[in-house]
Amino acid sequence: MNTERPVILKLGGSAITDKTGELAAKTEVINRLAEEIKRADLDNLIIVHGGGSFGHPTAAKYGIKDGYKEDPAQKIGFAETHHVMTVLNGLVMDALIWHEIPAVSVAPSSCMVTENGKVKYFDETVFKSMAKLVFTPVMYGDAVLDEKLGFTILSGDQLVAYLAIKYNAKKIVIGTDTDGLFDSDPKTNPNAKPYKHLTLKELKEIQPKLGKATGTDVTGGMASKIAELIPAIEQGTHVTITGATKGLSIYRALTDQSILGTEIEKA
Ligand code: IP8
Repeated sequence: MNTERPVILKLGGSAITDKTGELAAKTEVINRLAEEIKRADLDNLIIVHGGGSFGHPTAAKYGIKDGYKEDPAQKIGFAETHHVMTVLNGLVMDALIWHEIPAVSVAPSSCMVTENGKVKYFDETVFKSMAKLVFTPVMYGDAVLDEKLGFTILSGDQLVAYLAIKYNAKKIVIGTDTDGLFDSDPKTNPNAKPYKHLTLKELKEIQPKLGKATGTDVTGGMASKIAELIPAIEQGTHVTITGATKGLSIYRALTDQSILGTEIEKA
């Protein structure tokens, strides 16, 4: 039985897909990440992944995040958004299981309901039993039913913060397509300065200025993603943000080694 506090790993959509394309998975990156996760060999790991060029373009096309507007086409859009997320999730699951990680997919749309975009209900029976038996649950940003809006998009980042608070996570590791947070976009500005360490107070000061998303992103760019994580940091969870597209950063972050990236602490 596993009673350890979990480590929560988010595989960002920008790391595992090409956000300038549509339904464009970076299978080599996904495979390398599975290798790193296997090597870290954690019993208490929860994985969450983002939507990238799978969930976001479909969700944007049908206005899923803003809720049901009595347009029957949106119902197809809801179904399609969830479906393309299961396709991306299948690729992630393939890689994890091929690397002999006992990963089991848990669809948020089947166990969570939001109210105005925030998780209101979570039937955790299956999820908790899985973690106890040392399976690695894998969730993802998803199209979910919403008590006020009819439906909406639940981001992977909100999921990460929600699970971290609920299960008193030891730490959160966010794998993205840049080596942490920068004072400007490192993809367009070679002089962008990395933030190596931030307290919650410092994070709140820089958060509104953090970059916009590349490609379509219905849940927003880095500024919105960080805003979702703040409640977990307020609760005292340590957050590491690092690059997931190359090197061994995810392995190193999972095993508490120093990384190229940003470490965030409450104080
Ligand atoms: O990429 C949203 O998750 P995120 C997923 O973590 C969908 O914001 C379905 C757009």
